[in-house]
Amino acid sequence: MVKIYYYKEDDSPMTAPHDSGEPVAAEELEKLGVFYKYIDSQASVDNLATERQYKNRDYITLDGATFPGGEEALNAKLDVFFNEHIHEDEEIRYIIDGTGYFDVRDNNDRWVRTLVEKYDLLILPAGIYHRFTLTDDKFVKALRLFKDEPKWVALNRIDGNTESNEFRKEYFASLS
Ligand code: KMT
Ligand code: NI
Repeated sequence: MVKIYYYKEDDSPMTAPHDSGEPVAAEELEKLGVFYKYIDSQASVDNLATERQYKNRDYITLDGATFPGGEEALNAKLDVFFNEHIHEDEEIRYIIDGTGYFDVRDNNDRWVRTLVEKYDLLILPAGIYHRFTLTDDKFVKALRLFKDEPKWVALNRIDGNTESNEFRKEYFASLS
């Protein structure tokens, strides 16, 4: 079951829960433009993809035991996913197996952490600051849906040019 809460900064690894003990309601995520749904059949996912005109998809498996290049390569990949960033596209992820954490910034720039598990679908709007990591189980298999051609460009906040991005501005304007 999905679990949503404010992230607590501490010295534990990114894959640790970082649970502040302060829950966040699903409606609060909605206000940030994040869509969450529990979907327990592949057919329903296919329907949603058709309805929303998601034309492309692929599968990603992040698993220390099978990742090409091994655990070290997986950790390098996780560091990339955990670097705070935005996209010019929605990020749509459906968890087929395993677990992971999606962190999104709220209106006050606090991290909201969502623990996703099997059958959880999460859609992050274009322009929202976010990051991803595995849990301590270090395993996830997910379906990635795309409206058009897969776009992989992540614009990292640390680079300092994200605030002037058109998609960021549009997202920011959509919050009220
Ligand atoms: C992303 O863009 O952050 C990812 O694809 C993370 C892995 S999907 C579970
Ligand atoms: Ni992303």
